[in-house]
Amino acid sequence: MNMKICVIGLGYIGLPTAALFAKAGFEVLGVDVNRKAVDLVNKGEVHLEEVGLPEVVKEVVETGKLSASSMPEEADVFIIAVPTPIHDDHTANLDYIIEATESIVPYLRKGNVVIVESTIPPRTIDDIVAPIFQRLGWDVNEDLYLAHCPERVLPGRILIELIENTRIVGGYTPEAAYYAAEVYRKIVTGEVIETQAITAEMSKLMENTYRDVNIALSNELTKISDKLGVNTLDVIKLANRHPRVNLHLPGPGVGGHCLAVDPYFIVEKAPFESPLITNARKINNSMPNFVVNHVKKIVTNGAKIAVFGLTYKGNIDDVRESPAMEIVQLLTEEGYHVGAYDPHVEQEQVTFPLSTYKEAITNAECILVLTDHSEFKELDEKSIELNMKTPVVFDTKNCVKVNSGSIVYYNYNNVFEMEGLKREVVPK
Ligand code: SAJ
Repeated sequence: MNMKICVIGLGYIGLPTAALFAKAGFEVLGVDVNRKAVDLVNKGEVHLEEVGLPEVVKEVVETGKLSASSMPEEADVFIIAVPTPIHDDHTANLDYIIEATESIVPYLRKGNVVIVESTIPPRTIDDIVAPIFQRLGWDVNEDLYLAHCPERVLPGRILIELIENTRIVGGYTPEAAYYAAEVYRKIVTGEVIETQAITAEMSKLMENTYRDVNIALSNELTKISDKLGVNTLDVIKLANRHPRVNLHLPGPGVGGHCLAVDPYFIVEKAPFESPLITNARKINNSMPNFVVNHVKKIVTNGAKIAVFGLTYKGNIDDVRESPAMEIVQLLTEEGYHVGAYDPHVEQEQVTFPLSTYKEAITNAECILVLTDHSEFKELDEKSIELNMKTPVVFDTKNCVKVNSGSIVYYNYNNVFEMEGLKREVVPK
């Protein structure tokens, strides 16, 4: 219980990880280059939205188990949880990983466990991280236990999934896998599986790639169904009644810093061997255009569109890689006036003005729903009928329940109706 843990990076993964180890009784130092994040944590506050996190951070800072700093300190375990963004050419930007690795070297002691949690391209531990330690005088086979333990938690459920999910711990050596796994076994109730670093890197990337390719299949089905007059969502629901089929849901595109990024890490390392993954990315990236082309079928340019939802998915505050950003830009370029409304987003997160609900719908000719926030499930229909110029809803997430017969409702079940193609409804 006297193990000290130093977590580098106090973001969506690092801060909850630090807080949970602290809650389990370990002494934890969180390190971040962002002064604001450090100051807030030291006050027992948080700089990001995640269910349950403010309460845990407050508690562990008060008990003195968690503190934050801009500099690492000597510890038994170092956990690196910094971002791995992509360059414009879709190759991984490993600058933060390299900086974080170099930053801990002066504080290392023989026998330390060093774990990289950040998502990294295959071979990064072997080809990039281990050589940094070697170059700086550390024998990674003898003196340190170096491992990759990818985070696999879903935003909105991070505190639960950090504890309950199975963890994959890939060691640079078998001993490193063992000692790193022992660290997680202190707080994880799920299984902790030991493997090689390269296998852990690849399995993490394949989890998100599987999801991205699956969503691409449903997005492609949406386009096919639009052409053929088929109800996409009904097809998915019915196909999924087969015990071995699990089609994901189509939408306005795939966002976030994981699904929209990770597949490129594989493509970068094996471009000729990965045409399916490459095409899936292209299909998902084409959805903002698909959405805007359909808006053009129902509303002429110059009109006002109320865009509902800017985050990359529902009930979170994260706009990274969100398809809504591109859709707002495309609509504006097409000459539409956009009233953008998102109850989870602050003005400084976006480059265009945000509207309130009322401002967004007033005089709008279409509500375009891009995110399935709970707030959008039931819309105030009276106010839609009163304030909109024409009460039309285009719901790309199939999340709105429309009751009033005077509101025209489109989702991916009936986008083909935008071209006047009607189908007889067969009674169930
Ligand atoms: N989406 C669809 N259709 C679906 C499901 C999702 O269009 O059926 C879209 C969402 O709207 C969103 C994007 O995909 O734009 C990604 O959302 P997500 O909920 O699939 O995943 P993330 O990015 O929030 O988190 C994923 C998770 N990975 C998997 O479920 C395999 C999470 O467990 C990972 O830890 C996380 O990536 C990560 O950090 O890698």
